[in-house]
Amino acid sequence: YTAPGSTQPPPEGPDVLYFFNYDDLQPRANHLLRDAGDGLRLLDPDHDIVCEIISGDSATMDLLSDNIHDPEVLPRTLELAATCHVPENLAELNNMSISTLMNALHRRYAEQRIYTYVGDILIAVNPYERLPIYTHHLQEQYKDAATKDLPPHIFAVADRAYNAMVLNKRDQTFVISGESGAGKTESTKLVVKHIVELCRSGNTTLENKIKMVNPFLEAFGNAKTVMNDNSSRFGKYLELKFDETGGVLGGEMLHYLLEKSRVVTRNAGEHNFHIFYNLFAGAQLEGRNDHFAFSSPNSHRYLAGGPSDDEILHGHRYTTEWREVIESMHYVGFASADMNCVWDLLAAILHLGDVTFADIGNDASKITSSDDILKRVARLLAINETNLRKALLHVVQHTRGETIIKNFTDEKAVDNRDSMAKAIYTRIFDWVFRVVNELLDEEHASGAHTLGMLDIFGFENFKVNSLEQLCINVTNEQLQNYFNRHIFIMEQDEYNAEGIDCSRIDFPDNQPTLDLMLQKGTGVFGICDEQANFPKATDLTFTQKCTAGLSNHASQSYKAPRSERDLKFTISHYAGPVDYTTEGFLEKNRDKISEDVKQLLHNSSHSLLAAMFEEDPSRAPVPGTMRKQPTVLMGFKRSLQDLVKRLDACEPHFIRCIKPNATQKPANWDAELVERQLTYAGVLETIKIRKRFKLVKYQFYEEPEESPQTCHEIAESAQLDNFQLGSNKIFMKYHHAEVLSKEASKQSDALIFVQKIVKGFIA
Ligand code: AOV
Ligand code: MG
Repeated sequence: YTAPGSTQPPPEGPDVLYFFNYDDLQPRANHLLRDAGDGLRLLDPDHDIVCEIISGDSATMDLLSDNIHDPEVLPRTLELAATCHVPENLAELNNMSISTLMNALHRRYAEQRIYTYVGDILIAVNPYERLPIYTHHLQEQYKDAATKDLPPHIFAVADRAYNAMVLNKRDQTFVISGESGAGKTESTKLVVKHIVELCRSGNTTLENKIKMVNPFLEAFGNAKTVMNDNSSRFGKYLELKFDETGGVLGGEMLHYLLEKSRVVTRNAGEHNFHIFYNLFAGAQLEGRNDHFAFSSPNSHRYLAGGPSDDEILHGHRYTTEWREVIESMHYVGFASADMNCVWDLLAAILHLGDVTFADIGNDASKITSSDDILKRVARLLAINETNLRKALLHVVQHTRGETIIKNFTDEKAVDNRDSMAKAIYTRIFDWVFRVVNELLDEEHASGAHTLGMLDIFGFENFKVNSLEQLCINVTNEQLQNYFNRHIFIMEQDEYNAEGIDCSRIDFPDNQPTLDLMLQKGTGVFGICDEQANFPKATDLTFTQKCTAGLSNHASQSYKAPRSERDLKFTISHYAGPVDYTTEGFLEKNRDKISEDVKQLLHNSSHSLLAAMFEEDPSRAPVPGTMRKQPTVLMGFKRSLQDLVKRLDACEPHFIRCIKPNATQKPANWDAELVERQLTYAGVLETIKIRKRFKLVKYQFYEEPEESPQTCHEIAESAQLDNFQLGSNKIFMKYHHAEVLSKEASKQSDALIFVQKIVKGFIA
């Protein structure tokens, strides 16, 4: 940077961190400071450098601020700005405060350095633009990154995990978190990309297949929401199996809770799953509109309110995606016949949505849409039209030897139609995963070790939040809990086990909130399950039961609705409070589709569809044992427990994605938004718990070897009595940690951290 009007080129200088002792600095501080708006700048003419104060204790900072207004100082320093480089591992900064952390991340972001370490956690700020930092050349450089001095990168984290797996022979997992749109899915793909690069073992087909599953999984499972144009509407856990030497043997992919309601309805401004638009573009491209009986996308109820017809049919995007979907499915090994069947099913779903009903009294209804629509649905699903009509209007019940035909009111008929559409879509999605798993693990090889990659749906807070958001947010809550357990509880337990009474770091513990949701029988989920199994229960009785049972919950995270007739409650999640609208909770949790519809689809002459609706014996209630119908939440809770179990068996590598703005645009820093994310994620506390006591004995610029000898010197210097040095650990008395803490803060309080920014300045 140069002063306005200056003809001098900007000065250059090495990125060096200077540490000044307060006593040295104070006499000169009077002349040299100015307020640069976002921090203090220091000019030191004697040394011909310009520095930035990064951090000091508050008394020092106050003193420095006072001097800013000295009229003698200002003329010399005015108009001088500077660039600044902060360390790449923020855990190295002492005296860390939220503003220091924010400052550091903002500056790095402004220079497109989106990756930063905090200890061994990687912070990734979403750049919202393609950066040239993922090239093959860079991937080569980041091999064995630990032995090189390279800037923080997601490739380095992937490399560390891969090497740890091969060398330490332990299962590893990447836990990638962040709110919706923060960059989890993109980060997961980059991790996969680099892992595949690292394990190039000769089985290139398998390696490429692993990379190729993404285009079509995203087409089926992602959609535009108000928070993210490509939002994952399901969670996935990819587990890759490796042999002893690190060659990949196969992969398994689990998926969690697809947001199937999106097929039939969405909040304003949101789209259906990408694949529907892709299919339209594809049909247009391949001249198959007649086959699917397609006219215009927006004429279908299930697609209305999404992208315009012109965008879908003539835009570049959906056609390109269609080609990618076809190509990637072929590559991974899907059969053309199966794929064609799936396209028929998707088209049928769209036509099904256009079937309409009217009340005809006596709690019955009739179909008002044209017969053509019904014919199309029947043809595309390869089912009998008459039976379809029946299954849309009533259900046949067999009770106590009697057969009763139960008609649907028009409202019920609509629900039944939508349930059928959602069920077909969900079973397509499940089938896609089943096939992927077969194709990625053809040999059923038993691997020596695994690498897991978790990419879930991020924390969400929309205008209207329903059961889907509750499950999404509880998943995130569970993941934050896992993070807390690893970073805080386990580390503190280790201190305790070693007899060290480390003053406990306060971190925002969300276990009580998790209990509020999940505690057996009496949590929100338990109440919802109990009510879902009680025929007379309604969304209102469910809400009232929650309020009665949970208003005084220890977590204090449950807030009752204003009126007891409101279908609402508020949960204070770790990432902020969310208002849930409980309307429809019970129906969604029951998730029943009529037996007639199931049977109808099972009788399809599309063998694929018939197989999708094969009764899964594991889902059916066992006669005479459990009377309860399995619910969505029961299944969800089970898969959450399974996930935690898997994660617990691994060594985790944490990647925290940060969303820099809500506009999804590059170079746009919303400080408030970022600060909120850093705070609730406990990033600052992470730094505190990784505190080192180096300062007690050494100067800042010294990097003593991490050895027993160094520990000994530090302990001696703090005049600890009766400590014992083991081979890996130092055993101290309970009060020793406190002595060390005090000693270390005495040293660091006397310091101002100053960072050199430019060499030479304009006097
Ligand atoms: P998410 O997975 O965390 O949200 P994504 O990974 O889908 O978020 O990221 C959202 C968008 O941000 C992407 O579509 C990209 O445009 C952009 N983006 C993210 N990371 C990068 C990167 N490293 N480089 C360039 N662009 C990036 V959600 O699935 O909604 O919770 O449910
Ligand atoms: Mg995602």
